Amino acid sequence: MPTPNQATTSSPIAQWVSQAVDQTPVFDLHTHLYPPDFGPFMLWGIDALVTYHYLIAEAFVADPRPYGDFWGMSQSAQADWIWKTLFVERAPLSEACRGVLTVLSKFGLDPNCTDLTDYRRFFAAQDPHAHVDAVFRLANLHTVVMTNDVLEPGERAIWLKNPPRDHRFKGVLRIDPLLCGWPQVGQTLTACGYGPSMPEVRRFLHDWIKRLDALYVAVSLTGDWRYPDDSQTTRVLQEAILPVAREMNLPLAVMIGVSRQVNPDLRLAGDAVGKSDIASLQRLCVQNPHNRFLATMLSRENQHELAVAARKSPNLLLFGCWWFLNNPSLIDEITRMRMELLGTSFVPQHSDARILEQVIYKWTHTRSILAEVLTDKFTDLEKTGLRVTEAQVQKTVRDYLSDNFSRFLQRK
Ligand code: FIX
Ligand code: ZN
Repeated sequence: MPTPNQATTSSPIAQWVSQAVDQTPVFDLHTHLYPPDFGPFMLWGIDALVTYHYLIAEAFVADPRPYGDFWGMSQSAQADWIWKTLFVERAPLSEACRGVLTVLSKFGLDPNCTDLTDYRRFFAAQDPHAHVDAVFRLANLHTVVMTNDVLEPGERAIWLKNPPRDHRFKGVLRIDPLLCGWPQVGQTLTACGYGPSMPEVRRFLHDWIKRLDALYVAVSLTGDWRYPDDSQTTRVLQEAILPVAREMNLPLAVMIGVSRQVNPDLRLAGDAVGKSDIASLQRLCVQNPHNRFLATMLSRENQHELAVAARKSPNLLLFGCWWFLNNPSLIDEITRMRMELLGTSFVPQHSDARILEQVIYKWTHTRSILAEVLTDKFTDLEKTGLRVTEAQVQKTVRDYLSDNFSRFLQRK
């Protein structure tokens, strides 16, 4: 039995943590994935992986060219250029590059090819439904949460056809335009059969939360978001979003800190990061105690204040190392800080995957960092003389990777 401050060298903690982290299936609470029945909305395969918007931005930095030349190319020609530029002519050191190589290796493919021919042949031979099964198995996921923008006509049209539902893909009502897109969104609402009034916004929310069987309502907000103020955003929140979320017992997920389209020529890759106002999030949670909030912020500089804010609001669940934070050095730093401030009461990660196979690398990479951090933290506990048990480690990992989120959804 170790005495206080005397760690044993034969501690099984590292093995317990590593096994639990690898073997615990994930509830991935924010992705942009779709199942095969959503047709072209399901993005998968090597050309989609290599033309991920993260890699588009990195390729333009490495080898600047006229934007129009790139956007005029076919997706396979774009992928060929990115592969040559980032993976052949240079060391693919970035996290997004390494991720593609992890995916290829996990499928048993040689990541050293100088072109995409063999990879294209492999993915072309996959049946989409069986491929989803294989990807969920390799990433060890049980459920992913989609991002459903039904104010977008293409997605709305699919939902109105009542597509078969794959139980592993849960719906979310994404409402950015409702909060940040007035007055234009009024016309969109009319096109959807709803008037541009608050009662009609509430009716839209009720109808589509039910149709999607949405787990939560989600919005991405820029760093200059303030609450409350005299803006239309605050009005829609207070008169529509928050009351309906309470009535339907759904959390509102706020993802704060994007700086939209700083380089429009990069299109989806053109967004950047801005600091956010923690006090506004704090007021949103404190002034709406009967609502529940999921929150993540994009700026590294906000993370400590955000973790402290989460200590003050039991109706707030912190999640993820979002987007530009989803890199090993920052996942390590942020997860350690959150464990030290919040214990087990947060969700360390979401994948934000846009292309199906990305969940393999995003979760493989995150799991190895989470295992390191958690091993350190449980070892620190053991040094106090606490008897750490394998069951305690397993429960903690289940909480982090799945149960914290599912319990938060079920709270009344
Ligand atoms: O707002 C969001 O859901 C962001 O995650 C996306 O807009 C972003 O492009 C992304 O995919 C980041 O990983
Ligand atoms: Zn996202």
